Amino acid sequence: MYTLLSGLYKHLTQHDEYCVVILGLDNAGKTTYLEAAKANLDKNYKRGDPKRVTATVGLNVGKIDTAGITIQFWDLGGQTELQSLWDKYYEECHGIIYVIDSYDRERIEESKEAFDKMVRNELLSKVPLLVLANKQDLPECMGVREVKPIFNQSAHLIGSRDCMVMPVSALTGEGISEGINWLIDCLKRNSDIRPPKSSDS
Ligand code: G3D
Repeated sequence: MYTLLSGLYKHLTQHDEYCVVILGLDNAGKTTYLEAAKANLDKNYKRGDPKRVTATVGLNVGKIDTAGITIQFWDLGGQTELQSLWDKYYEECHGIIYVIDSYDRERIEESKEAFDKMVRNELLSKVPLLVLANKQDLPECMGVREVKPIFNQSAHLIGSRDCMVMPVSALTGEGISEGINWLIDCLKRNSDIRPPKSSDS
């Protein structure tokens, strides 16, 4: 009886947990995005002033319970010297969110180079990839129509993994839920290849 009840309790309280790494150059908007994702998807989360978010220097973590699963986000620093740490997280992650500053035309090539280095890594070969053209609220920014062809040049590196480029504004929240919902479908579909962990709710 005890075993039956404890099995039922576990079934009710345990969630599948997926780890998602948020990458991109410094100033792309990773930390602002994580805050916006928490505010959009976690009903109990109270978002502070998005303009007062401090840039990712080391690692920010965040957990969201949504769509019957738990997502553990790791938001990693994007400065050149910190990019060498990105691959330490590849083996354990289930999905990648790559954030682009669509307003910064001067650094788009640098962002593409960091992206290429990331997708070339064998440890990520089957991992779903959500590419976010961030800062769409700024009038002079590059739209998805401009950003997509740049990153599509890496189609041979991306291969057959799930990959989507989406417009987003971490500041206003536009496009946040759509992106996360797309990623959740991919994570679940990919769970034979990268099985989730269990977490207590
Ligand atoms: P990072 O974590 O990738 O380093 P941050 O980047 O989240 O710290 O954001 C860097 C700057 O970009 C911040 O401005 C932040 O407010 C701004 N930002 C992030 N997302 C958006 C967006 O969608 N639209 C606009 N307009 N700005 C955004 P500051 O002024 O604090 O440097």
